[in-house]
Amino acid sequence: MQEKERKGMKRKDDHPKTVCEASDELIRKAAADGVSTVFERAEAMKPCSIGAEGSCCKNCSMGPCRLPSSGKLKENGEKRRVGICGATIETVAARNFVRMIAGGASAHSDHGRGIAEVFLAAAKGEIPGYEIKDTQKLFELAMDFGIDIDEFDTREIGIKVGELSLSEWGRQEGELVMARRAPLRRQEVWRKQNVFPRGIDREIVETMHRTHMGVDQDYKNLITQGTRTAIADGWGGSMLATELQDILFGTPVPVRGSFNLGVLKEEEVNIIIHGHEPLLSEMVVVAAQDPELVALASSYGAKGITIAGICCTANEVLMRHGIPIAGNFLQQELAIATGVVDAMIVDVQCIMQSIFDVAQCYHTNIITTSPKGKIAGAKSMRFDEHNALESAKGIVRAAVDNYPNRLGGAKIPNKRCEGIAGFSHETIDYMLGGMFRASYRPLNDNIINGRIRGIAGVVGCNNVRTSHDWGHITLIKELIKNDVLVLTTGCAAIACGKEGLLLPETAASHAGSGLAEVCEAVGIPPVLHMGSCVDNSRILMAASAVVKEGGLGDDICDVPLAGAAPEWMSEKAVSIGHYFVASGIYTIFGRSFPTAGSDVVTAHLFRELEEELGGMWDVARDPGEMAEKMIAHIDRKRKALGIDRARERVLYDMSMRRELEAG
Ligand code: MSK
Repeated sequence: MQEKERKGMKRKDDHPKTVCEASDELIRKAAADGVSTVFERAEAMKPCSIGAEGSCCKNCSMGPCRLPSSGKLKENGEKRRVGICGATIETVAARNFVRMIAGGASAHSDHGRGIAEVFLAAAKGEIPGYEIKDTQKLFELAMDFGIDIDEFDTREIGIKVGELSLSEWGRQEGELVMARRAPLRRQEVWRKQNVFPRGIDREIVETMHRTHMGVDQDYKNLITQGTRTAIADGWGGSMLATELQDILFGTPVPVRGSFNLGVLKEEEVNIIIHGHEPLLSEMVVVAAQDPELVALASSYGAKGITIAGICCTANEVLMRHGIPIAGNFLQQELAIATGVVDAMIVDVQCIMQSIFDVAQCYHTNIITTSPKGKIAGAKSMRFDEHNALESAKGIVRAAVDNYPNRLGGAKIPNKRCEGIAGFSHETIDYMLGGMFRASYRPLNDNIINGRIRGIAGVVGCNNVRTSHDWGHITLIKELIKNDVLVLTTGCAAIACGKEGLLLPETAASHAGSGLAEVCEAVGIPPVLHMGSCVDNSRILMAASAVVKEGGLGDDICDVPLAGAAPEWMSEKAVSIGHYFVASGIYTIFGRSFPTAGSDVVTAHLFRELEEELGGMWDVARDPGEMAEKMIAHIDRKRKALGIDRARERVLYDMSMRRELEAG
C-alpha cells in the first residue's frame, strides 16, 4: 500500500468522534439536550500515560508506584526506577498484563459457568422454558467428554455433559478437556511450554495469587501463567459457553438482520436488551410476543413491542432470532438519547454506569437483572432462571408500563442497514463444502490457489479514544480488498453490519477479485459474522478445522491467518488476544499496548513468544498500518507453505461446485 493511500485512511479531523452517522446525530442531540456522554467525558479526561503503559503498580498500599518508561526517565535524568518494594518495571508491566488476562478470562468464564448451571438444570428437566435444541451438537460434545452416546438416552447424555462441563471449572489437575480440540501439534506446543491449563477457575485464581505483592517476580514466568489462563478462557470457559448455548438455544445458521439506531420505532414500545448472557434475552424475546403484553402495549396506544439489542447480547439474539441490533458499545447512551427507549434491560459486562444518569434526562427505565451487576439507583428486577418466562414477562411489563411516560422531543436517526449474521464454524463447513459433503476443503483449496490470500479474525470493542467504528471499518475494507476473508465477532461485527459489509453484494463492490469469486460462487459475504465475544472460540474451531482439513500446515501457526482488535477497550479483549497468540495466531491491537512501559516485556510478547508459541503480539497506530502488518504476516505464512507464487485464476462457478459435491 502506498504511503499516500495509508495517510488517506488516518483519522479525519472532521469526524473525530464517530464515523457512524446515526451516532453523530445522537451525539449532537444529547449535547443539545444537556446530556453528558462518553464522547464528551473522554475529551474532558485525558488518559494517565503511566497507567496506560502498564507502569503503575497499585497492588499494595505502600504505593501506588509510578515507573515511567525509560524514555520518560531520561528526560528526568534518571536511569532506572523501581517500586518501593523493589519491583522492576518488567515485573510491574507483566503483572498488570496478566491481571488483565485474568479479569477478561473471569468474565467470559463466569458467563460460561452460568450457562453450564442452567444447562444442567434444563437437562434434568428442572427449569421450564429451557430445553436441549441441538442434539447433534450435544452428542459431539458428549464424545469430547468420552461419553459413550450409544449407552445412554438423550436426557442422560445431557445430564452427564452438564456435570462434566461444570467440573471443568473446578478441575485441579490434568488437562482441560476442551483444549484437546486443538490440533495435535498445538497441544504438543502447550505441553512443551507447560501452559496446558488444568482447570478454568484454578488458572484465574493462580494468576491473582501470583500477581499479589511479593509473589511472582519473573516477567517470563508471569507471562507463562497468563498464557495458561488465556487458554483456559478461549479453549475452556468461552468455548463451553458457546457450545452449551448452541445446544440450549440452537446453533446459529445464516439469518438476515438490521443494524443501527434506525431499528427503533417511535410508535412502538422499544426495549433494548444489553449485556452478554443470552439466558435472559432469549426469554425476553418470547415474553415480548405474549398476547397479554402486546394487548397492554396497545391499550397505551403503542402499535407493538420492538426488541433491539446492544453489545454481545445483540449478537446472540440476532443470530438465533433475527432480532435487530440497535448498536454497539459506544451507542448505549445514544440509544437512550433517542427518547423512545422505554426500558434498557441489562445483565453483565460492558454496561456503562452513565446510562442511569442519561436515562434521568429522558424517561427510560434502566432495569438490572443480575445479582452480579447492579447500578446504584436503577430498578433491579432479578431474572430467575427457574421461573424464566414469568420473570421475563414481569420485566417486559415494566417496560410497557413506561411507554406513556415519554417526554416528547424524540429523534430516531433514519439509518439502518441490512446484513447476514450467524456463521457458526459448522455453517462455514456446510456452505463451503456443500450440503452433501460438509468440508473445509474448498476453503483450503482457495487459500492454496491464492484466490483467498488468507483469513483474518477482526474482533472486539469500541474505544472512545479512537473514532467510533473507524478502526474496524477501515481495516476490514482494506483486508477484503486484498482478498483476505474476514471473520468477525462482538462490537466489530456490529460495526460491519451498520456499514453494509455483512451483505453478500459487498463481495462485488469491496472485495478483491479472488475473494469476490469465491464469495459469489458460495453466496456468502466477504465478512462473516460469527457471534459474540465468547464466540471467538468459533474462530479457534474454524482455524483448527482448516488445519485438520490438510494442505496448510500441521498447526494453527502455519495457516495464513491473523487476528486484530483495532478498537480494543476491555480486559476481555486482552484475554482474547492472548489466547489467539497462545493458539499460534499473530495478533495486533490498535492504538496502544498495555505493556508499552517496558521495552523488555513488550519485546517478549512481540517477538520471543513466537519462538515458544508460534503466535505473537503487535500494535499499530492506525488501521492502515494494521492492514499492512497483517497482510505482510499472511504473505510470510504463504511463503513458508510454498504457496506464495502467483497461480492461474480460474472462475469458481456453480458447475465446479456441483462437481466437487458429486465427487
Ligand atoms: S460487547 S467486550 S465492548 S466487543 Fe462483547 Fe463489545 Fe468489547 Fe463489550
